Amino acid sequence: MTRHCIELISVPFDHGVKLINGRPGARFGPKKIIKTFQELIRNNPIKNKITINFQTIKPIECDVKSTHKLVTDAVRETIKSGALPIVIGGGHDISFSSSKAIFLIYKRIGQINIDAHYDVRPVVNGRITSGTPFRRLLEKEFLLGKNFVELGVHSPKNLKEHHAYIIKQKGTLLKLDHINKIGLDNALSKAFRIASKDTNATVFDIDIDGVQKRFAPGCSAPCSKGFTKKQILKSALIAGRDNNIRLFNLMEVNPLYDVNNKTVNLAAELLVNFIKGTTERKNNDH
Ligand SMILES: [Mn+2]
Repeated sequence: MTRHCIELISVPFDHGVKLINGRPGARFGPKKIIKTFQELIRNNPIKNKITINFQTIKPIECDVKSTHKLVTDAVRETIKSGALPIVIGGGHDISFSSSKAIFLIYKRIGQINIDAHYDVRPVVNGRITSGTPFRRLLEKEFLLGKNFVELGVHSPKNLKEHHAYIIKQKGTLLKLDHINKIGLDNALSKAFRIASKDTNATVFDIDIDGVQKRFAPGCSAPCSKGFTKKQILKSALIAGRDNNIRLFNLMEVNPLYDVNNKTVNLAAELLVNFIKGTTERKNNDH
């Protein structure tokens, strides 16, 4: 059996955030997260169980499409090499490109997104913003609505038409109030079941703005509501354990607005938890 291998792919690119008039700065996220992650795992026993490789994409300035292509290629190569990719953004638009790679390899994919927002805005005048990734995946039929689950949506900024769009696509929305009512474990197992039904691989996304502002102030669009720190850490661990998850996208950490590094620290802990989960997979071929 080949050794369990994780590839951490940094994408320091936030042009898609600028295009939606968000607060730029997520391009500084990956470097800080990786630095903290390396400190965290220095003495962690998971280091003995796995190989962790690092690579950084060199974005094409102000060119979302070309940068996305680099990400798609990197994720495809990673999977071909037998490693499990984790993509660290950057703006959430990047998730389109990494999930696309999963589609190209596995053909039928599911997608789970933890986020305050729907991120199904249409591309207008060719502007691929950080609000568009899941609309693009659905429109290109890389992802079918029936295998798409959004968790934790609550922001009043979400438009009714985006809600209606997801319902029309037969996507599943598990809103924050509902998750807290049925419990996180139940909500996650429901999400994993829907995303993995008749699919060969599932992508797990965390937009850090799905976490309450007091735990994650450093993001492009913070909200006072959201997941707690405990909930999001547990989600990453459970996602790591799921055999069908073939990609983890960790997006929108913006160090420029961080307070005492807490968002960066949380992001690094999310990586550790997800990776720890992968070491507990029963059939560990990823
Ligand atoms: Mn998002």
